[in-house]
Amino acid sequence: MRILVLHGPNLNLLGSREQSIYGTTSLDAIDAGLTKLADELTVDVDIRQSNAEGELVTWIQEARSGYDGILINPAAYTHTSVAIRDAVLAVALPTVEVHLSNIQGREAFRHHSHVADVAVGQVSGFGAESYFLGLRGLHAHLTSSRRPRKTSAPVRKKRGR
Ligand code: CA2
Repeated sequence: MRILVLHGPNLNLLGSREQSIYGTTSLDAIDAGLTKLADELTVDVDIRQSNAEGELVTWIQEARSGYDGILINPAAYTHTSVAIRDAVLAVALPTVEVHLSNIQGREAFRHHSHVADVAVGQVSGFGAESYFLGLRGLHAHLTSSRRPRKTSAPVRKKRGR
């Protein structure tokens, strides 16, 4: 199982500023935690960060070959990017959206996500833990959707006279 992890704009600054909102954990520390969890789940993760919307769109498109799912924090593009939403729809890979902060508890402009309704699910408000919960959720989703169907014939009830 191979998962593409994408961090959106400004997340490279994590841990250095706005610690009261986004915490003190650096992006490198989150990536290390994701890599460790991925090892435990026997999942391969490819982790990237970009400040450019187009680059994120290209990476999502390219995930069509070689990846089973996407874990993404689109950051501010969550609330603005129809292009990222369209790319997620186009690749049709199970996608989980994560946020460090609880976007529903913040300014009104952060309440709407262009990605949420095309994602398998969203995890928001648990700081760095949102990423780990998101990876576990995506892994569980992919594992259950891969399970082979039962092939045995259905049991039929005898009709009474
Ligand atoms: O809570 C989240 O994870 C967000 O996706 C973070 C975005 C914000 O625009 C979303 O509404 C919610 C912002 C990421 C910026 O990260 C910074 C980190 C340190 C210093 C400055 C910005």
